[in-house]
Amino acid sequence: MSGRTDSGTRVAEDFTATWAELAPTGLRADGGYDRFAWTPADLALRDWFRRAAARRDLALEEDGNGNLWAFWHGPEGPEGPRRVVATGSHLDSVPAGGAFDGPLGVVAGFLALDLLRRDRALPPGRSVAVACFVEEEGARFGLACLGSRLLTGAFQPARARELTDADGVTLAEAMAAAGADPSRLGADEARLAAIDAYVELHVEQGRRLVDLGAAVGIASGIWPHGRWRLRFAGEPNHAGTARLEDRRDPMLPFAEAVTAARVAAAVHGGLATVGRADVHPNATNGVAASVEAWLDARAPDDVALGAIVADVRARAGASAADHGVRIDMRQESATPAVVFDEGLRRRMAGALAPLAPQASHDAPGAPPWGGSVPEIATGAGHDAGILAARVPAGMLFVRNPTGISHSPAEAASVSDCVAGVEALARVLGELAWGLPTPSPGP
Ligand code: HGY
Ligand code: MN
Ligand code: MN
Repeated sequence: MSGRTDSGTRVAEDFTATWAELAPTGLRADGGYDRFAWTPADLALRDWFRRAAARRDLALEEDGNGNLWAFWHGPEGPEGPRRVVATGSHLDSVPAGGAFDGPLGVVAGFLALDLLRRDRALPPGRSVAVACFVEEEGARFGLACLGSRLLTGAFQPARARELTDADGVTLAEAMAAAGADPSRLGADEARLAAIDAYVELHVEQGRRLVDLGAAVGIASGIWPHGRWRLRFAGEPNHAGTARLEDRRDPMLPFAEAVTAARVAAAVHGGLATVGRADVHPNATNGVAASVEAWLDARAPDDVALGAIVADVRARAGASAADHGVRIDMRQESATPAVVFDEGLRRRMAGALAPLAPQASHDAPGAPPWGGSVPEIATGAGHDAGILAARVPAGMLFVRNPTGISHSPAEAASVSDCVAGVEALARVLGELAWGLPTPSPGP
């Protein structure tokens, strides 16, 4: 016997069935997922979202940025003054990404609403929404959290429309081809003003909850992080005849940048890697003409992050000078440090106190107010981190036994996913019924 309650058994069955609906979409032979914004896989997932909302009689909205919203409205329905408690995440992936990064939060959002709706009706003036944000990974158009940045006014629509993918297709063209109107891109102040809280559930992209022995954790904050594009321009030549002293090989400063990232991260207590590079013309028997590469750097604070990037810039620049290679390094994506709303974290911890195994009460990650489940920071960016600049936002993490993410090895057990759904339902319930709503009209 799993020791699971009847409700937990029902959630497990619903989770397993819902997960199976998503599993084939964008699946690669290596078990990873390619689910890039506005591509056929993404459109299939958007249709899944619409069906999931329709089967629950949730009111579907698509904002001007392509973000999807499924609403459970209180007694007035979609009319009248309403205050929104929202949850959700994203459905897009990195190349060969894991199954859980994003979709777990969207599926958990729907299942948490199912749990709440089984025996409760919302109070007047209250709505609860499940959201799905576009292009969170930035895997196609290069900017992470594009949908939530546009929604919150953190990125300008005109620049967004011109973002291009590897084939030179602009965001505007991709949206139009999918039947979405790119002229509607932009901040949605009315939508933001109605949101009392946004809580995102996400698979943990590390091992903290494994080490703490907890199925669920609360996010304290997100490290500052960013992406830099490096271009190295050299001179193509024959690999077997060009003298070494005559070469202007861009691979050499590129290689220096890669090792400098790792050394600087260790020196400054952060994380940095170059995980993507395009070599031109990519000839086995040629000295390369150029290399374009992307640095991803993250650190506990801005000083350490700046030091990492400065070290990479210095060492790659010196090597480029030594080898007669031109270098251009510019930031493509910047995300400042996020500290999630303390009042919301306190409410989340209180709502989860009954769930927490005693052992985790003195978990090293517990918040100063002696919360129930561990609090952990992360270096991973999330839509909640972008929304936190405009609305009270928080996150729940679900244990990932491998601790690996952005990889087919990313994992979460059904049992822990059920724990996550139940935790999310408790938190949403605490907010939906606990936060004030406009008093009904005369
Ligand atoms: O890359 C990140 O931090 C996140 O997975 N988008
Ligand atoms: Mn991710
Ligand atoms: Mn994610």
